[in-house]
Amino acid sequence: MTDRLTIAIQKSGRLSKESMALLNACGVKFSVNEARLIAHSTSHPIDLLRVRDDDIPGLVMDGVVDLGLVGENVLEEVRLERIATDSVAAYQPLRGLEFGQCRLSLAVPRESQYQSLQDLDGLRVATTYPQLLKRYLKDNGVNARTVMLTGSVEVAPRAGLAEAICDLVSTGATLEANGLVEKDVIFRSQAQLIQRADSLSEEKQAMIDQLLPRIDGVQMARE
Ligand code: PRT
Ligand code: ZN
Repeated sequence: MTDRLTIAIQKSGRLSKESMALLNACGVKFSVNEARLIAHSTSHPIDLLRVRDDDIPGLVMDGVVDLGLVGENVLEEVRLERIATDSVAAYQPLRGLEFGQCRLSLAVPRESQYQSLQDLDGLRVATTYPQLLKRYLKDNGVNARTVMLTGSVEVAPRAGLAEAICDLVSTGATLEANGLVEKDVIFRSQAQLIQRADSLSEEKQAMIDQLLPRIDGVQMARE
């Protein structure tokens, strides 16, 4: 049996198209069946595992897949969560991928009296990234409560669930549309290629070592 390299990518979402395009540009060809979790490469002994982005860091950290393409925001959130629960949290960062750029920011309603971070003391902040938010609040000595929401974070203040939010921003249009103003950037993110921490077979590692300069070449050509 050939030792196939497994790569986890986001099934459908903001990173999917560019993740596939990058692999294609590196000469790794796939034909994807939308209904299937796994896509076999037609050019290399490589399998793509198409999953929710939230599952990618854990799959790599647990050594279930060899490589993963994921947003640094999700990667760092999962890493902190795993450290907090004494789970394996190690991985090897390989390359920043220069797509999926965004920032995780604190935002408050336009009419808020907010002037500095300290004003959040005693207030509630809604977020999908409680670990990143808690670390930032702790580092800055602010005592705010985090309210965990997996979606619709931007409506939390209007719904009376929180006084502020901590959410991903790219253009800022969503904040604007919801009457929110961005105040502090707490984390900057892009997609990253990561590898499991333990060592791989020679064949698999050779494939990765061949892939990396191709990625560098693709990125250079885009600049
Ligand atoms: O289903 P699955 O769990 O895989 O997908 P998902 O819905 O959790 O993630 P998805 O596809 O929305 O985002 C995947 C990754 O893309 C994120 O984890 C980030 O690393 C990255 N990314 C880049 C973004 C954005 N830009 C972004 N703008 N993720 C989310 N957004 C949101 C933002 O929060 C806002 O609600 O998009 C909305 C529009 O943003 P504005 O500022 O342009 O209005
Ligand atoms: Zn997700």
